[in-house]
Amino acid sequence: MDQPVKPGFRAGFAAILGRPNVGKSTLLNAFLQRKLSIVSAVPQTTRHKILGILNRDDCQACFLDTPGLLDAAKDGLQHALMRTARIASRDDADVLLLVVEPSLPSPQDLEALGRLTRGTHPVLLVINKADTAPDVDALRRTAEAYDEALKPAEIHVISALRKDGVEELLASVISRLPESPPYYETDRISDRWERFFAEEIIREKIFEQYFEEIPHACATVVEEFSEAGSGSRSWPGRPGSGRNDRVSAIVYVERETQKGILIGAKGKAIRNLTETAQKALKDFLGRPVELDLRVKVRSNWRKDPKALREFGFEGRS
Ligand SMILES: Nc1nc2c(ncn2[C@@H]2O[C@H](COP(=O)(O)OP(=O)(O)OP(=O)(O)O)[C@@H](O)[C@H]2O)c(=O)[nH]1
Ligand SMILES: [Mg+2]
Repeated sequence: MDQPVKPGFRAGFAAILGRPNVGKSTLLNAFLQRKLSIVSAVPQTTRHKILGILNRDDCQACFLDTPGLLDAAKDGLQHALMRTARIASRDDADVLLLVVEPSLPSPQDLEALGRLTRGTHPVLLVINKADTAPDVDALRRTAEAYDEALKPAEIHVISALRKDGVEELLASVISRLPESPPYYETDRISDRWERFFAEEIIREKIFEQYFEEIPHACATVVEEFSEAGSGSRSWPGRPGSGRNDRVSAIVYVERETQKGILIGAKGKAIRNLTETAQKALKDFLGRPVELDLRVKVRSNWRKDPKALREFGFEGRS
């Protein structure tokens, strides 16, 4: 990158890893002080590696949010998610943030997390959701159990939701990044285009509005993203043209019955989904947007390598 770099400028990558639902995406958003990665109360919300870029005068810290680590993958989608998490832990990072909850780890937890973090990268153990811990003693016991088994370089006790301890953790991450010029232009907040975030935001609203197997059976694909000028090859934060974006997306489900649930009686559910997703998209993009959603069945797409590739997953490794 052809820009003068200040002496002492640091830049690098920190991968955020851990079990499903421990608050990895919430932590990414807390670091960036904006909502970039989707969050839900349902495990296995994050499906892709998402890079969030924090730009400051003295550094560029690139955080990789990853899918939650499972013990065993049940289908092609889960295989792809685990592969994504493994690759993020091995290749991309200068620092690993291993996020856990305040409860005591099981032997399987220690085994799985140990396998993921063994290697040359320094590991910072992050005990998140400290606000839910019954008392300080419980946190201390959890910290000791992880410390003994995984020997992390540091242990941080935080609440990503309340932003307690996040500043200190951030300072520690930055201090461990190498001196380097920035990897990305310094007005970028992600390596993903707006099209990707549109797909993610629709999926987040599906997680909020539908229950049981429905959210996991859905994949979202933006077919058209028209914005005068830059369109889908814009990244978040870029000013728009002043005209409304039009986003046309398909929600793929695995079976006809799921399609019926998604659409709802007289189309009420899909109208509701379109409305809430459109509002969230507008908030994210900072400009008006018209969203059109259609539902299609793609039989058992989570087990279909071709569909997984089409939907942006790499398939089984
Ligand atoms: N009480 C409390 N809840 C939190 C905290 N951090 C995250 N949560 C909640 O935990 C749930 C899961 O958060 P996510 O950030 O989606 O978790 P994740 O690890 O990215 O989950 P996956 O993408 O499914 O692996 C959400 O309901 C969050 O609001 C915290 O510090 N305290
Ligand atoms: Mg997540």
